[in-house]
Amino acid sequence: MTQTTAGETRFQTTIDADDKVEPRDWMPEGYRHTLIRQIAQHAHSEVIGMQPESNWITRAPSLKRKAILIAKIQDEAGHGLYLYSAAETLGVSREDLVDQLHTGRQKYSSIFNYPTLTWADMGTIGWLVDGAAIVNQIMLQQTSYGPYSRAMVRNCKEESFHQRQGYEIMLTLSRGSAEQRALAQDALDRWWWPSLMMFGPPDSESTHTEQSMEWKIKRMTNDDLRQKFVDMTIPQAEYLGLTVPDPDLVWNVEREHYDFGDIDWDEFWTVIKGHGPMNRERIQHKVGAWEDGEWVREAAIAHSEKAAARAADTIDARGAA
Ligand code: FAQ
Repeated sequence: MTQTTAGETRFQTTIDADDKVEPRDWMPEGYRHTLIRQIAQHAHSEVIGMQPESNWITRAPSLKRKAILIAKIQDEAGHGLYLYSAAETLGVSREDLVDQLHTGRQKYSSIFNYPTLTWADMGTIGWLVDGAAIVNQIMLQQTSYGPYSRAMVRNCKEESFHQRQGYEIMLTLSRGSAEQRALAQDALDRWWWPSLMMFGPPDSESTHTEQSMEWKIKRMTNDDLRQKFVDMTIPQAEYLGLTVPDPDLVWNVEREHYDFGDIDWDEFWTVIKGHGPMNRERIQHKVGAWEDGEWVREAAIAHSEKAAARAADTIDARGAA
């Protein structure tokens, strides 16, 4: 038996047993590449995802709301960091991944290419966008790659706080004045369909789902996750007294799921090809922040080199004594 074949057998046994593949283990190149693509895209989404919400930090309606929003946005940065670290265990550098984002060779979630026009958008992002992210990430806690799966456990705990803070904003608005209720409804109208698009194209058009399910990177398909999200969210919208902007939405007694209307997939593909309402601004802002932060990275490297040189001097001095 060649070494590669032994590695392949071990890999398949791990997958079949629902055990975790770890960085030191042999893995097929396609598995490694798929993970790098997905984890990097996920990390980029967390980082770019800070922009729509940071737009409202200075305009949050109270000190409490401002503090909560800042804490949430900081969490998203942290999620990006866990995910870049998980990707680095696969043999890529964070710098390379960031460069691929900045030059349009890697993607980030379509949802972050929409503008945040009112305060109600902060509620809707927490409720729907974090809600959709949780549905996806609960599934990813069971993914077959150990570092990705473990990063998801902490992500999900924090996303659950994010979802609740968003829903609480929506509850306050929908129980408020007529003007506040109108803001909440308008935000739901604008974010509903893009939130459903977050789960990716229909299974029939998904390039990676079949192989990713075989490798247990994905544990549910795009359409099944989307259905789960709709079923979970409609009662929440009803409790708020808001109307989901879908005339075809109806509970299907036989399927025991909601049927919902057609998603505008042309809009989805337009957005992920870089032509959504905010694509250009998001990347420009990200690249600008990276360039502005260069002196911080240089200072951190200079500091670590000096600290290492000091440590080496101390060891030499002890050796000489
Ligand atoms: N946007 O074959 P599939 C968050 C691309 S985190 C852009 O089905 P796959 C937290 C896909 O890359 C949100 N592109 O792909 C937060 C592929 O293109 P490629 C991010 C998309 O990977 C909240 C092509 O379409 N979460 O929100 C999208 O098997 C609030 C064909 O698609 C994750 O990334 C899309 N929506 O399934 C932060 C979760 N969908 O690469 C701040 C991890 C698909 O061949 C504020 N990712 N594409 O050129 C996943 O679970 C999967 O990657 C899917 C897509 C399910 C997103």
